[in-house]
Amino acid sequence: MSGVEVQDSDCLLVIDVQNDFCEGGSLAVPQGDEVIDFINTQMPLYKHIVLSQDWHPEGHSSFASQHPGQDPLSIVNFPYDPQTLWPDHCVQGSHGAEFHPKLNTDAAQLIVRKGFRHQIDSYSAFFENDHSTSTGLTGYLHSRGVKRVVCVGLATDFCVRFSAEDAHKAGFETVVLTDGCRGIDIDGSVAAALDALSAMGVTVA
Ligand code: VGL
Ligand code: ZN
Repeated sequence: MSGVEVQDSDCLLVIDVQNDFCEGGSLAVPQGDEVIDFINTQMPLYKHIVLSQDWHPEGHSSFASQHPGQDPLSIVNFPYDPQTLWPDHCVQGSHGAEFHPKLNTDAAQLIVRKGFRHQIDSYSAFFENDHSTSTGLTGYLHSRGVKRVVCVGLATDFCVRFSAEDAHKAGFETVVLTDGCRGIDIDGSVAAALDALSAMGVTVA
């Protein structure tokens, strides 16, 4: 069912399974909680497990609340790229920023935090949205001998998509396990994300 035969040089990258992206959270991904059991059962198969955690300061520039007159999901121009605005979410130290209590975090060796610079959002666990500020994850995975990155988590069309793209660009074989992902889905953005990933050579399983 998982679609990949797991090897010692694989890393399971678990993206943003945090309270704010799950039921009752401020940026709840529809059916987001459904990924948790799947991810927990995948974990024992992997020697390398990394979790990412969206980790914004209060008043982060990606929050619609900081842009008078703008609603969540509207798009504004940032110095780097057009940026979608979001409800306040994953504020450092808040309950919403914590991992979902059912996620087995004990199995992970590394937690990568991202989006902690006020002016830059970060969907990818590798590079922030300016495409040049690194989280250090590429170097970590290379130095641990990881060859393939298997992505699961939330949300398919944002943080999973950008993380998988960056993993592929960094030279890792890259897989997205759709059983372990759910998306926000703005105007077909989940299908668009999976198509774009397949087209660039990421395995969507
Ligand atoms: C995410 C929007 C804003 C995600 C994070 O985890 O997909 N989406 N911040
Ligand atoms: Zn965020």
